[in-house]
Amino acid sequence: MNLTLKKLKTFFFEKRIGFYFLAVILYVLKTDLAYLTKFSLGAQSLYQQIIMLLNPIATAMLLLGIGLLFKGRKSYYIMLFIDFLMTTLMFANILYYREFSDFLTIELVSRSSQNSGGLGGSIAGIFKLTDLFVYLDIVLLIVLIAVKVIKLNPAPIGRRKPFTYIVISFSIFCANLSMAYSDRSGLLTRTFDNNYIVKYLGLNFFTGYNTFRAQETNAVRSKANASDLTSVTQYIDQHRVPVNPQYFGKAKGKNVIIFHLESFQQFLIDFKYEGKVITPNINALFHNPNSISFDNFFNQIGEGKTSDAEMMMENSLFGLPAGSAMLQYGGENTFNAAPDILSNHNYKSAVFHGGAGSFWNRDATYKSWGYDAFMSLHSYPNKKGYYHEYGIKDKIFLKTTAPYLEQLPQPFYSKIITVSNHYAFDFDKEDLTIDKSDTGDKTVDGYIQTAHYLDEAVGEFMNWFHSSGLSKNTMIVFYGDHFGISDNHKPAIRKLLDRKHFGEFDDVQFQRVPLIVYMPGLKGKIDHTYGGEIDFLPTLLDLMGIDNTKTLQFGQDLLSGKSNQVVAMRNGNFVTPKYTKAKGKYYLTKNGKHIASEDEDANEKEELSNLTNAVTTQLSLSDRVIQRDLLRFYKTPNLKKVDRSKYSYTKNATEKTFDQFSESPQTYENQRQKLGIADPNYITDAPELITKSERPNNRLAAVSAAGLKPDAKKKVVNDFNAWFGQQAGTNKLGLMTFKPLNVNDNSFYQTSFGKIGNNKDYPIHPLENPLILYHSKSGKTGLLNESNQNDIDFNKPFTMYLIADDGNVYEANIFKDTFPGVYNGLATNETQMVYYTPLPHTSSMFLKLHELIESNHDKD
Ligand code: GP9
Ligand code: MN
Repeated sequence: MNLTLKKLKTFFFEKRIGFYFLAVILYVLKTDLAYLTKFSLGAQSLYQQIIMLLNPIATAMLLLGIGLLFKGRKSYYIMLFIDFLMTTLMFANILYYREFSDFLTIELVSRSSQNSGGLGGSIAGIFKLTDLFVYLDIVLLIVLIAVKVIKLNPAPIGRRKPFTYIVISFSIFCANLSMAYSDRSGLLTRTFDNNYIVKYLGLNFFTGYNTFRAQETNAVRSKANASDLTSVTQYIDQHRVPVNPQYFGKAKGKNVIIFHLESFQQFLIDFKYEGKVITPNINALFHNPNSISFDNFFNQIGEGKTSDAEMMMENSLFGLPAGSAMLQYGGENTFNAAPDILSNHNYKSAVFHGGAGSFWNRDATYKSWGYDAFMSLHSYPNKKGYYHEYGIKDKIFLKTTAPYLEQLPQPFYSKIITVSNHYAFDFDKEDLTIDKSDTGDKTVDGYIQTAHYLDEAVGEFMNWFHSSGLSKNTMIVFYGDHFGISDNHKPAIRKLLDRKHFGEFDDVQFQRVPLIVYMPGLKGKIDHTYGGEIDFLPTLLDLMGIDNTKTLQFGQDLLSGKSNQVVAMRNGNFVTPKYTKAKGKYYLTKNGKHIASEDEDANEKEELSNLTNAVTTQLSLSDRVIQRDLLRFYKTPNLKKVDRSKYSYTKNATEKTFDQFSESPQTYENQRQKLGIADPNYITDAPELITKSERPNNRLAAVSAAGLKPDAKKKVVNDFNAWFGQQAGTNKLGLMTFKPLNVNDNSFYQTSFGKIGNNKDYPIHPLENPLILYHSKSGKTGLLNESNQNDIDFNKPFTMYLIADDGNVYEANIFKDTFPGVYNGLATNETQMVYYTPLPHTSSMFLKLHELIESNHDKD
């Protein structure tokens, strides 16, 4: 034993190779300690943790190994110096990360040295004494050398050895890389998040890799010049379409909410699985008479997935052929994005996302797009169970977000990015309220459940949106960013959709995602125009009444009626109303008939090759704009590079921004208070936010009244009303059955769980007309026999209740002016939706109804 110790001591303290290994081991250990205590790299599985802890080995061996190439004592000094450099890199990152949750890049460092004070100033304030621990091992090594415990051994180590270690460290790196890829394919091309590169491959690697890539992009950028724009502007000018006077400016001056529905495909709209509607709330929005809804709208994303969708939707520029444009160019390029354009029209802007701000480089990109605020993960409460996979669960996220919308000075432009309906669709069981489909494919079966969860979350949000009254002044746009089910799941898709065939052609058609533009008062329609995410921005600007003739956008206004309707897919496929190109083959869009090349006549051949060319031209010109940063040369009024230093999205800065915002008399919150509208109650059934007994599994356990005989049903209603009337009387409130005048539309009975009313497709039916609980002008209280709307004091909030045959009591909060139709007692175009949400099963009303149904069942 003693002998081995001695041998070890000799090796580490007296041999140069030993010293090298000692330095490597110490460096790896302290890096691991820093990973665990100073960064939050989000290693989720044991496997990820192992990769994370092993990843410093390869670069430490390689870089410290450089020291071995030198002779004598110098070799030691160089190793120490390299160690010092790597450590300082880590130290600087620890400080930077604390503030920005991201890592330093050469670009950042050089930029901040140009405008002094930037980084240095903000970093100095966040230093903690414990950060210095990273230098401890170096100090220790130096001391051991000074006191001669470590003896510098000048003896040569042979030529081969250093190279052997370099080769070994390369092999370790390859092993590291393949482990990383087995867990995260596409890591280096798609990148996702700088945190991911560090988590899988280490800080040293990240710095080197990032520098290398930045240098590549800088080379292209610096070679570019204004003349590169000529062909781009020619293309854009040729493809501009006129606005539609019928829609132009219809949403002028309105608040805008862009509602990003993660992985939400068009096929879900109206889709039923075994008779059950999966997404009733989004269906209702799609069909709402105040919605312009597109049913031939496609996602056009590439490897950048969500980030590509965002780039297209808000810039009308495509993502790149590989990787993510937001990641590679978001922090550097000049853009002319929606928030920036609207800022010239007095709009304030904010984006809300319950995931890490560094993902897809959003933190940097949103500054370039001119977003005033970006509220990301660090600004949301994140208690146990709130977070799943990529972010805060939608129901919790939306409930937290809602009050912040009211704090934005109006008019505002905002974006809400949901996340729960994300691959692999294995959501927490307690959040799921419908059964799986049974295709046997985990991804597909889970998708139905998480899509349903997202839909419920949307329902809760819409309930709040209407009851707060914000809806009166706001246009809200829902869109699905991309597919949830990839073509790797064809057999399961066939089962799910009950189709015999699902091939390449069908997969391209499957790329449809909903685009719903909803605004109370808007003359809605279902629009069959073919288009895609690239076309959204010009469409939006048309509705906003903003001149769009001097911008550089690759899409076309879908409302113009004159768009080309050629939908380019990022891989060169396309869809038009007539043709579809899928995996290089042509089909007829209307029936999927394959057009064999020998069958093509001369005209068709030409048409198809023109289309292929048009698509490649559009894509490659857009790539040119991004890769060469051409918008910096584009001269147009109001376009100047956004001054990114104006914005900060750190947790503290975000708090400050909202504090400032909320002082403006223009916020909806301040206006609502003036209007006397009470703080709207955001009702959710998120299991994480309500007590166990209120959880949705209880909701499913409600005793249904559907099977009751008509007499028994009547008795339930009468007894319930009498009981409720008594409660109302004690509280000095009136209660009456409310017969909506002229409101025959089912949507009047919208609930957060599906339309109710006559529509047999939906599972919930009211046992009678809604009850209305109100402050009476004449001072009558208790259950009143006849409905007299003139007696309602509309200056005070009132509530509607539905007792439904599914055994639940549904509640909707109504405020003055929220529903002018209700207010006037007449159906108007704006009396569209009353959103009911089920009461918790601990509520006395639910329990009473439950009791009555049960006892009347007995009598059957
Ligand atoms: C993460 C989320 C997911 O923040 O937006 O992005 P995706 O994986 O869909 O591209
Ligand atoms: Mn996405």
